[in-house]
Amino acid sequence: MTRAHPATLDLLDRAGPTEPSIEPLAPGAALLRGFASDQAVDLVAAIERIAAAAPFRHMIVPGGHTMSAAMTNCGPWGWVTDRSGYRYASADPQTGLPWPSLPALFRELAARVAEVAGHPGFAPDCCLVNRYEPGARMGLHRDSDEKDIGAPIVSLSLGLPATFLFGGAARKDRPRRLRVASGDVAVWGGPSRLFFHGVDAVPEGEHPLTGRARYNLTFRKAR
Ligand code: MD3
Ligand code: FE
Repeated sequence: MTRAHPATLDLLDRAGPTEPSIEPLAPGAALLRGFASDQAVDLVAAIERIAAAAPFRHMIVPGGHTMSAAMTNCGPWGWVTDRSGYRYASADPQTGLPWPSLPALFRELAARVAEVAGHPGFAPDCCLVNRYEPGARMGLHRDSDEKDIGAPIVSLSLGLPATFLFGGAARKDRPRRLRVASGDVAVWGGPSRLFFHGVDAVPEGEHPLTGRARYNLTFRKAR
């Protein structure tokens, strides 16, 4: 028997009969491990098509630092930042073109996940796509630029695993560390919608679907 490359173990672990698991994290928040595993190949192909039209780029935050995660968007609105601040924009500032449209696969998956987690009728108008190469991270922050904070955020991870930092309502609340793997989906709504969160530096590795990369899609109702 040949040994699997360590990076394939996540896939092998999930190859058996999949127990649908909904792990409640906090009121309004839940982690659905492996929920999108069956669609992972198609999801990565869709990301590659989006990135061909709206390339990944490292944006600059108002403080002047460059983000270590590279980003692009699809859907009517895209999240952008530059020296002047954070905002949602209907065109890609780099090309002047509208963001690529939200694939039906994305829209349907996000709505299904939200429904399962108790947020029916979720209709995102933005999908922010983050790409982390090993070493990239995201510091503790809140997603508060959206008009309707009554709508949840749905987050989908693909490729290399990472550690989510899931904090509380105050920056000082010590975050819980949650390991997320390819195909895992999380929903953040209700009382936990404005909780602080982040991502630890992604460890070195190779994933059979994505190579040296982790992707995270966040589905948002921006406007
Ligand atoms: C907890 N992205 O793009 S979403 C982001 O892995 C972002 O790239 C993370 O945070 C990533 O803004 C994953 C995790 C998340 C999103 C919204 C939340 C966690 C949340 C809202 C409330 C509480
Ligand atoms: Fe966030």
